[in-house]
Amino acid sequence: MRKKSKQTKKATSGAAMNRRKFMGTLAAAAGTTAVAGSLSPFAPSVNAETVHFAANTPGMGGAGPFRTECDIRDCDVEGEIPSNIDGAFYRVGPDWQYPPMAGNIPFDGEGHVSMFRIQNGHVDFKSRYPRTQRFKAQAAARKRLFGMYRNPFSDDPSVKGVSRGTANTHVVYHHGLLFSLKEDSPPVAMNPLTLDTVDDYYTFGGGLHSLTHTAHPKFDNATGEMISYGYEAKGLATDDVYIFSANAKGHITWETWIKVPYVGMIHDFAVSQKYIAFLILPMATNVERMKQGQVHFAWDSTLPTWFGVLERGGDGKDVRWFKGPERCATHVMGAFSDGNKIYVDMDMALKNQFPFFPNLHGEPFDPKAAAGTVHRLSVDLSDKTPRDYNMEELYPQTGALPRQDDRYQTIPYRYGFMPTSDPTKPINPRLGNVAFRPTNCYTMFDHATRKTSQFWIGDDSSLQECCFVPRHKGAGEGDGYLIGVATRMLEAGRSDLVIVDTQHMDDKPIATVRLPFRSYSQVHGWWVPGEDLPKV
Ligand code: V55
Ligand code: FE
Repeated sequence: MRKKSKQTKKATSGAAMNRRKFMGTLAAAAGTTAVAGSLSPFAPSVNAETVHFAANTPGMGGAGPFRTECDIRDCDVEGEIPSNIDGAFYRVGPDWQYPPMAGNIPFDGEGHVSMFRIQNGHVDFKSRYPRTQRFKAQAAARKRLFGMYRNPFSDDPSVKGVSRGTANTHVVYHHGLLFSLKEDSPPVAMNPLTLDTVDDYYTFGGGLHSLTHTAHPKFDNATGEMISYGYEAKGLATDDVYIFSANAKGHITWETWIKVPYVGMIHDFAVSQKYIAFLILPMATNVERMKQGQVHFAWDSTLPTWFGVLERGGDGKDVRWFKGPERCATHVMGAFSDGNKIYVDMDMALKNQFPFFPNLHGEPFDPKAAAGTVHRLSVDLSDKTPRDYNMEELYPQTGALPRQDDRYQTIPYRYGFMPTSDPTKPINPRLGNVAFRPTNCYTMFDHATRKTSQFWIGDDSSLQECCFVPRHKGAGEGDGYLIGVATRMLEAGRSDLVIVDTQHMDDKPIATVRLPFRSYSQVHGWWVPGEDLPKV
C-alpha cells in the first residue's frame, strides 16, 4: 500500500491530495476502481472490476463524460425553423469510453458524433460513437487499453497494431461517406444517415499512402475534390507529410510528399486554387518525453514557425519554406491566391494556446499570450529572395475555431465567422468568479469593409464552434445562418442548438433546439445540405 501511494504522488507531481482525489487517481491509474481485496462482505469475487470516472476526469468541466448514444425524434424547437433549412448538422468531440490514465488530456477521449437532421421545421437528433478499432478493443476488454494522448509507449501490450485513432476531432462529408477524423490515423467512415461505422480504417480504396490523415481536409466546390494530407505520415515522429487530392468519387488522383523543417503539430492547412500551404508550429513532437509517459507534444518556445508553400498538383520537392517568429495558430478561416501570392487567414496567438500541452522550458501557461485574433499570412512566390512570411492582424476580437462559408473554400472570400469573447459584456453574477471569460458571441467578419457584426447569446451561456448554412441553394456568400451548440451554464451545462440569421446578428436566434441533457463538448462540426445526402 505504501509503495502504491508513493507512485500515485509522483504521478500528480506533488499536488496536495485529499482522500477522494487519491482514490480517483488510483482508480484512473489502474483503469478501474479496484475494490477486490476489501474486507467488506459485499466485496466482489477476485478480479472483479467496476468502471468509475473520478470527479476530476478531464473534459466536460467536472460533469463527467456523456457516453449516451441516443435518438430523439422531433426535438423541442423554440422559435421557427424556415423550411428552406434542409440538411444535417454533424458535430464531434471527445467523450471518454473508459476512465483515462492519470495525467491524460481531454483531446484523447473517444470521438462521439451527433447529428441534427433538420427538415420541414422538424429536428431529429442522433448520437453514436464511431466504432474505431480502439473503441472496439476496449469495449471487448471492458476497460481502457490505450494510455496517454498519441503515446503508443503507454499502451497495453495487447493492442499493438490496433489503430490508436479516436476519430474525435472533425466530421466532414465526401462521396457519400461521413468521415470522423483524428490527425494521427486514417478516416473512420460512417453512414451519414444511421451513423453506423462502415470502415474503421478508410484508405480511399487503398490509394492513401500515409499512416495518418488530417482532421482538416479542404473542398474545392468547383471540382468536387477533397484536398488533404497526413503528417507523421511514415510513423511516429517522422518528418514526412503526404499530400493528396481525391476526386468527387473518392479516387486519389494526385499525391506528393514533403519533409518538414521539424516535427510539430500540423493541425490544419490552406488550399487555394493554385497553392497549398502549411504552418509548422513550435508544438513539437517529443519522443523522449513520450518514453517517459508524457503526451505527444510540448511547446518549444525556442523554435521558429515555418510557412511552407507548394503548388497544387505539383511536386513536393519544389516546396518553399518561409520563416516566422514563435506563434501559435491552429485553424484556417479561409485561403486564396492572387497570381503568385497566397493569403491564409488564421486565428493566431503569441504562445502555446493549449494549457494541457506543457511548455518544454517550464514557463507557466500564459492566458494573455494564448488569446488568438484573426491574422492574414501571405507570401509572394514570384519573389525569389529568401524572406520571412508576412503577417497582419485583421481584427481585435479574441477567439478560436474560425470558419467561413464553406462553398468558398480555396477561392477569394469575403466573410468569416468565429466564436469570440467580448470584454464589454456582463457575466452573470450567479456564475461566480469564472476563471475565463465565456465565449458567448459569434462574430461575423467582413473582409471587404473590415467591419464586424456580433451575435451575443447572453450572460449565462457559452458557444461552441459554429457552421454556416446558406439561406437557400445559390444564396450569396455569407447570406444564411450560423448554427452551433450553446452550453447553458446555469442549467448544469444543458445543451441547446441555436440558429442565428447572419443578416440579423443583433437579434435573438431564429430558433433554439432544446436538448434535454448536457452533451459532450464539440471540437468541430459540418453542415451537409439535404440534397447531397443519400436518399433514405
Ligand atoms: C486539436 C485538437 C485535437 C488534437 C490536436 O484543436 C489538435 C486542435 C481534439 O484533438 O488531437
Ligand atoms: Fe481543428
